[in-house]
Amino acid sequence: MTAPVGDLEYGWLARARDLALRARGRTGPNPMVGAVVVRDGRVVGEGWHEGAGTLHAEPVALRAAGDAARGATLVCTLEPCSHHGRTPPCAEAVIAAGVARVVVGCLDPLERGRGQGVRVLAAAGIEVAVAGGEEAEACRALNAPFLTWALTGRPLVTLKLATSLDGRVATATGETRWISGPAARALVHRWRADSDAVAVGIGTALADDPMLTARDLEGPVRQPARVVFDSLARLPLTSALVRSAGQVPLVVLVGEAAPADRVAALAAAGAQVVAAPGPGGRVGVDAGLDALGAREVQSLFLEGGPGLAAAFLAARAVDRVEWVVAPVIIGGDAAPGAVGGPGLGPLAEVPRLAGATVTRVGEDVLVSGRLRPPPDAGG
Ligand code: AOF
Ligand code: ZN
Repeated sequence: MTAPVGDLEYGWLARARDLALRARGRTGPNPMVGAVVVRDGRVVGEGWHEGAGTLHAEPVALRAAGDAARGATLVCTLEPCSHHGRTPPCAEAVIAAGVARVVVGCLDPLERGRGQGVRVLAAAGIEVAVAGGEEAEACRALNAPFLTWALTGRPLVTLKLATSLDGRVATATGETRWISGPAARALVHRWRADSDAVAVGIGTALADDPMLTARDLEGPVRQPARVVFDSLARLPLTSALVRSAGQVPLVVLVGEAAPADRVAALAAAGAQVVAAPGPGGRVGVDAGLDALGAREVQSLFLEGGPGLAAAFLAARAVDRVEWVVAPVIIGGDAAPGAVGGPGLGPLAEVPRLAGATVTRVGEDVLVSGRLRPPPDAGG
């Protein structure tokens, strides 16, 4: 259905990606999008999306190009939209501007339930080319959380673990603080700030009384919502999480067996208590992810502990792993490992990271990888 993308156009796509990144961290729940208008081999207009409620990248670039857009090529990182959302459809603006050709970095899964931007453009006589290969992958990587959410209704899940060399997250006496070093801890705050929500299990919430905010970062920081998987609504009203619920959103996901008075007390204290029923009256991973997806949480950062990690891994619900290994050896039969529960199956079936990379972070080592491929965006 679509024309091939030329080598020079791949270069302009890379430029459009750079433009998109100028609004990094500010566009949610919208994707980061960049666009370039090219005429006679020259860039005559550039634009990017600044955030929900503002103009999309394509009309910004077209406006910058003005009359030069007539007969030009529009290169954009994401399929132009065909729907009336917070802003009017870009496809109409592209047609009205008299653009001759549109190059698309990747398709928008949300467009499938709409008129489909590329189809609207093609129907208007505009030549449409959809990228492939590495550049297409880079355009998808730019918005991995958005695309996962758009395709599945659930957030992209990153599991973070910080262990000793021998895989333990606490000593036998229960000390948990500062296994990893300051550089790794700073990185955690960056990851939090880059996520829509950060989650812990109730065990960790009770043991550590964490705040789960993103702190000590340069530049403006968007605080992630804090999420607690709490089957029986045991989160204390005196916890740091509940006491700060007025400033930073707190979502408590509970099971069917959660006592009504506890649920009411948490809600009265400002938490959003959401039923996410799982097996045995407990809170469930799948229902939890659905509930968060329904609240437009596109990226979820799991911060422990061993029970939550086990539940998510057993449910095969983890997309990415960020594993910090500190050069210390804790030892002790009673010192908990990073992943609890009954284990993740026979060795042939246990989760295995794909494309794992290793990075030095201060004195620590970071192992990063994928546990499942990105959902297929299709064509
Ligand atoms: C953006 N920026 O540059 C493009 C988007 O509510 P609206 O009107 O802002 O529409 C948001 C949707 O539009 C978004 O989820 C995506 O499907 C599509 N394309 N969005 O925010 C852009 N091109
Ligand atoms: Zn649009």
